[in-house]
Amino acid sequence: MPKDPRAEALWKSLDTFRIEIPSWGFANTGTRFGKFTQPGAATSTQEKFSDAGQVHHFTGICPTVAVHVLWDFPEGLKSANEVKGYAAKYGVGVGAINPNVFEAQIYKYGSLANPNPEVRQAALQHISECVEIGKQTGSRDISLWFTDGSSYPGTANIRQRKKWFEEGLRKSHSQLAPSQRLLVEYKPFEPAVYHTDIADWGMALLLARAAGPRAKVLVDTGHHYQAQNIEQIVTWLLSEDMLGGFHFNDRRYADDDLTLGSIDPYQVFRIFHEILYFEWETGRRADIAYMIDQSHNLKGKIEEMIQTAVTAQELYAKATLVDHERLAGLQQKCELVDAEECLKQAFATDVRPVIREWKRSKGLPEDALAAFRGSGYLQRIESERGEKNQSAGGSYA
Ligand SMILES: [Mn+2]
Repeated sequence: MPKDPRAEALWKSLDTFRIEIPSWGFANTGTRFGKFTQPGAATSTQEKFSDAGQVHHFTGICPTVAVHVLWDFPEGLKSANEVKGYAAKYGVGVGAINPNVFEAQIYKYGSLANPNPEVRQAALQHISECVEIGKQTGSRDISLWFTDGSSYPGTANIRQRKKWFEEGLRKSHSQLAPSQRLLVEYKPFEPAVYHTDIADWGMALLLARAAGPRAKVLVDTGHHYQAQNIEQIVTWLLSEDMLGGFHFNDRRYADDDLTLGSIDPYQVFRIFHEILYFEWETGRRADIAYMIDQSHNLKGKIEEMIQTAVTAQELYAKATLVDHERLAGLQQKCELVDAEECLKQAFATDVRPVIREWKRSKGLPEDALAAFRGSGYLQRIESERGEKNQSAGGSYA
C-alpha cells in the first residue's frame, strides 16, 4: 500500500469498489431496426455466466451478475438452482433479479397500471415469483423496470394508474425477506411516448416511499432528459436516504446505452464525487448497488464489458482524490475557482499507475483487456457458438 494519504484512500477505495454486470449484455441485441449478431454472443444462460465469469476473472471487480427472469430462468422459480449452479461454476454470484412485465402480449396496455385487474394480478404474480427466486439465489435486490405509460393524450387515467402502482408496489414489498430490497427505476419516455407512469426520480421516490421502507430509487443514467443534472438528483436521493442503485451507461442523444464514460466521463466522475462527498460528510457508507445496464450491438460483448468495468474503476478512483475538507472550506467561503479546481485536479490525475500496482498486489493482470485477448477464450467461443449465432438472424420478422 502506498504511503501518501491520498493514495492510501484511493487504494482502500479500490478494495471496496465493485460493479455488477448484466447477463443480457452478453447476448445478441440490437436496435428497433434489427439485430447484428456476433459469432461469440452467448446463446444460453450458462454461456452468459461463462462470459461474465471472464469479465470478473480479468478485472476482479465484477463478482455478481444481474439476471433477467424471463430470459435467464426459462422455468421461473424451478430454474433458480440451475442458475445458481452456473454462477458458482464460473466464479460469480447471482446479482439483482430483474422481472419482466413488458414483453408478454398481455402487457400491451401496461402491467401494474393496466386497467384490466387480471393483468395487474399477473404482473404482481410474476414479481412475487421474482422475489422468491431472489430468496433462492441469495439476491438482495429486485430491480423493477416498467414500461407502463400511454402514447396518446387522453387515453389513460394517469391519477388512477398512480394508485394502481402504489397498490402493486406495496403488495410486492410485503413479500420481501428482511434482507431484500425493491429498486424502482424511472424513465421519462420510451416505449410509451406520451406519458410514462414512473417518469422521473420524484415519482419513483414517492412510489418507493408508498411501497415500504426497503424500496429505494434506481438511477439509470440514460433515463433523463438531455440537459438534466444527474448528480444533483443523486445528492437529493442520498440526503433522503432513497438512493438504492445505479444502472450505468452513457448516451449522446436519448437512451443510447453506450459504454460508460464514452461520451461524458466527467459526468460519471461528478456522480461518484457526490457519493464520496456524502460519505465523507456523514461518516457512513452509502448503501448503493452499482450496476451496468448497457447493450453492445457493435462492440465485442466481453471486451466492451471489461472496458466498462475498467473505466468505472478509474473514474471512481479519481473521485476519491478530491480533497473533501478543503472543498468544504472553499464552498463555505464561495471561492469558486479554487473549489472547482478541487474537482478538476482530481479528474485530471492519472490514477492508472496506482491501479496497476493494486492489481499486481491482488494477482490480477495489469491490463485486463490484453489478458482477455491473450487467453484464447474469444476464439474458442466464436468457433463453438458461431453457427448457432449465424442461424439466429438479425430480423425481428
Ligand atoms: Mn436500466
